Amino acid sequence: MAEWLQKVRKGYGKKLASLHTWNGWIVVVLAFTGLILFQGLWRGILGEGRVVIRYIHIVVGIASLVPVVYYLLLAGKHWKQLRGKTAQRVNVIIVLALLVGWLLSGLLLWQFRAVGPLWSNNALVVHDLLTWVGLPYIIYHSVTRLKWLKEPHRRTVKTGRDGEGVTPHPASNPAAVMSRSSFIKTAIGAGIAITVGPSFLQWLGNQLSAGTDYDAAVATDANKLFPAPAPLPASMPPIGGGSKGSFRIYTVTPIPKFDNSTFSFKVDGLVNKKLQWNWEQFVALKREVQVSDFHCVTGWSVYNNTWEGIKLKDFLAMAGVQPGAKTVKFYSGDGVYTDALTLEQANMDDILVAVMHDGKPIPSDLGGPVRLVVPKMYTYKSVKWLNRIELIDGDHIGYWEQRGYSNDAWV
Ligand SMILES: Nc1nc2c(c(=O)[nH]1)N[C@H]1C(S)=C(S)[C@@H](COP(=O)(O)O)O[C@H]1N2
Ligand SMILES: [Mo]
Repeated sequence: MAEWLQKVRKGYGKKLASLHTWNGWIVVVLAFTGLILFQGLWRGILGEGRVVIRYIHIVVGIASLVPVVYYLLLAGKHWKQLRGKTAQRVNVIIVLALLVGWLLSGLLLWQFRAVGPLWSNNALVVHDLLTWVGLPYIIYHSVTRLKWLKEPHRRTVKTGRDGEGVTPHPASNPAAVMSRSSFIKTAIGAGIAITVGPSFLQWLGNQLSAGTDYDAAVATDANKLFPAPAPLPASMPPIGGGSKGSFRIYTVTPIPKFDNSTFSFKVDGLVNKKLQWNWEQFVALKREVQVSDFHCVTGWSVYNNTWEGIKLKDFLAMAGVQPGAKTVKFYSGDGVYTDALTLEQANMDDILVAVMHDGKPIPSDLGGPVRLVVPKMYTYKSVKWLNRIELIDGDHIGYWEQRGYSNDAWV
């Protein structure tokens, strides 16, 4: 055997134990940071902190390779030791498979740019699925192995043999219908299932169906704007054939809502004519229909969206851009989110100020009544609740760009 390997295996028992502890802590950190990243709620609360959390998640995730490799060096010996202990062998394989699966899918998500949307979409599904299945498994595994849960006769084994001063715990009687410990284990398992189950099923439903969450969002639309926009023939039925995939609802503020008295849309800054519309005027503007894919940098996409709206380029032409203007800045009606395009980018033919998706008004959750759609760029550029377009002479760094996203958002 190679000398270095012998060195690695020296003090094997202790090493294995500390490896287990280290690995446990790594999983705790990854679970915490990962759940925060997954939970939309934290986006607004954390803001900039979210980028730090993401960084920690990636670094610790990559670092988790160390205990895996280290374990593999010890694995041969450990495996022999586990001869006949099938449950423990299965556990080792499950945990290893989880770690390697998380690591590989995580690397693809981290390198989303290099691998492209299709790979990162699938990586995200795998990463999420492993989490839904693996995290409850690991929590169960950790909780049920706590000392106080061990069978009472196992706990007392050191104090003396049964009948010699130590009265066996009644529940340790193998004839009992269900021992204390397996009762507690079942209760813990049920507790985890009840806590995690509903969100897991919802996630699963979203993966399997196309856009049901969109229908739910339409049903709970908080906006009250009349008249509703009437879809063009190309929108109803949607020429894209209906979108594939589901949107994750992202916001950095509570979801804003609008009615006819609070809605307004304006174009101002370095323009020849400042423009402003109320809702009745805005729905009367000439709209176009177009189909595009929607890619978020966090790895999910929605394909074949049929959007209906006014071309951004038409707004620029209506207002008349002054020669000094360099940047087009977009404001969200949430009062916080902004983003920007160069004037040249803003003149691309496929950028829409959208009011409808697949023939229906865009619901409040998904940025309605009006959202920007920039098909060629990652969708942090697609500002939700868009209510103002300003032409400026300087640069503007958008909300997520200030917090670490690349200003270059080309897909
Ligand atoms: N006002 C506002 N616009 C926004 C965001 C946001 O948080 N607030 N998130 C952006 C990001 S990162 C993405 S991926 C898309 C998500 O759109 P959805 O919530 O409709 O799925 O909106 C973009 N526009
Ligand atoms: Mo995003």
